[in-house]
Amino acid sequence: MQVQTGGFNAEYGNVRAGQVSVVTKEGSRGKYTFDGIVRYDRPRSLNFENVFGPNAADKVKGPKDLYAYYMRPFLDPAVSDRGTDGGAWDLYTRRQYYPFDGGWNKIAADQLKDTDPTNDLSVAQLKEVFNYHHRKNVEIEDANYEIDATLGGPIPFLSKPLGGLRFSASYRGIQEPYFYPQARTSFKEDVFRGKITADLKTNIKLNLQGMWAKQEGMADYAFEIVDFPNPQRGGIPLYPWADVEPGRTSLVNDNADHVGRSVIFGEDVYSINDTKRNLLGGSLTHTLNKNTFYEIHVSRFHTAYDSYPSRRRNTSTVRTIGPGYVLDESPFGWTSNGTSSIGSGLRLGGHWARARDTSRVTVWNAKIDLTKQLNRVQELKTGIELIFNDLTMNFRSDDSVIVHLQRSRQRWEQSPMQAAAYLQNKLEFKGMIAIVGLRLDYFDPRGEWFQYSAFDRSFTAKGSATRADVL
Ligand SMILES: [Ca+2]
Repeated sequence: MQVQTGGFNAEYGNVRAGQVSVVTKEGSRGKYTFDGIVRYDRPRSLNFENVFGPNAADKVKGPKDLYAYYMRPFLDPAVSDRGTDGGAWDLYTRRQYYPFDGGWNKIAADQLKDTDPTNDLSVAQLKEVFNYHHRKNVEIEDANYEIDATLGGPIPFLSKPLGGLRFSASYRGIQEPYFYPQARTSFKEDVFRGKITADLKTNIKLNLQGMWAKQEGMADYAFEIVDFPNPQRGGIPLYPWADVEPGRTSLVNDNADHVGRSVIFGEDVYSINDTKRNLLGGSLTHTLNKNTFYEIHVSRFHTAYDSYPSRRRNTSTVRTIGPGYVLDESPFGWTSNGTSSIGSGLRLGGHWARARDTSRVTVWNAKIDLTKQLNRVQELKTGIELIFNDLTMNFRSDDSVIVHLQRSRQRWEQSPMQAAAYLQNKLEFKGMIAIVGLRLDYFDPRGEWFQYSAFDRSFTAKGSATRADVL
């Protein structure tokens, strides 16, 4: 592996900040090799396990513990009925917990004020509703593991007649449980790679390679359009106090309010997010003489992005409490209906899981490079490269609840291409190396630019019929 961060040779294009060249392993002709690494960590809590409760002996065991921030104001008899402002707690204790002013007594009194008799619940019944909506199993049951294995060697029977035909196959699998289990309880990744190598003649070497990869998890954002298309990673965030690294912190931060509470006690605030990738490619190296060789490389890389809400909520009645207070499977299942659990305010639906994505991206790449050692001090290298992109984009933010906010949607198909040619000379004198080169890059978006005037009527509400023609 080689990493370059600046001063690129003319042979490198399509680069902004750095170039990472990775040469993948090739099977051996004569022997079989295997190497593997397995890292396994048993299922274990990622949160709060060692935070102490009000008495040194009371360890708070996760967000469902009686002494947890989210639970104590609603369940501790000292404050739950008369409220956290009812006099039992001093200001400093109150500041440590979710506020519950007035307590269940106030909620029960308020329920009698409206004209609906079915919601007239006693304090005990209100607590029953609270416990029902906070019934999620928040324990982490998935192990955290990583498997990486590679097998390589000659292909039996075919190796001798087919130019020492050999292979290298590898698998890498990752499972990282989420901080709070969601509709998907872990981020998962599977990557398979295969490579076949043959020496067609003593001076011609052929490599065929393939890759298939799948990532599964929850989308990175609950409330916005997909602008980071891969699933969020699991495990403990590197920086829990800020969204420093995309995908590492969303499930942890900002969960202290009634909306964030539904990330802990629900499963469907985020969209499901799957990303599948596959690569097929081949390269041929032909050595013409001891000073000259060329390489041809062709590959196709395809990526499919899918984001969508996990499943719709089943709204049939599961349980009736008191005079006719009906409960369905909430808070589980996705719904854009904005309702809350009485008392705690736990969101049971609404602008959840807005990300939608069915984008498909295919990139074809073909290039040829020729290297010639002119003499002891000069090495000439030249090549051309063609890249074709096929972009079928369809991603949006979907929310039927807050209709007054503009819902953004990207749906377009484009097939831009680029081409490049370069020529460079590497000069070596007494340990000093200079590379002098020229590179030509060509970009063709192969699309049409917007045609509009500064005050185009198409941008008005009336002009909506012609807007599609303009854009
Ligand atoms: Ca009522």
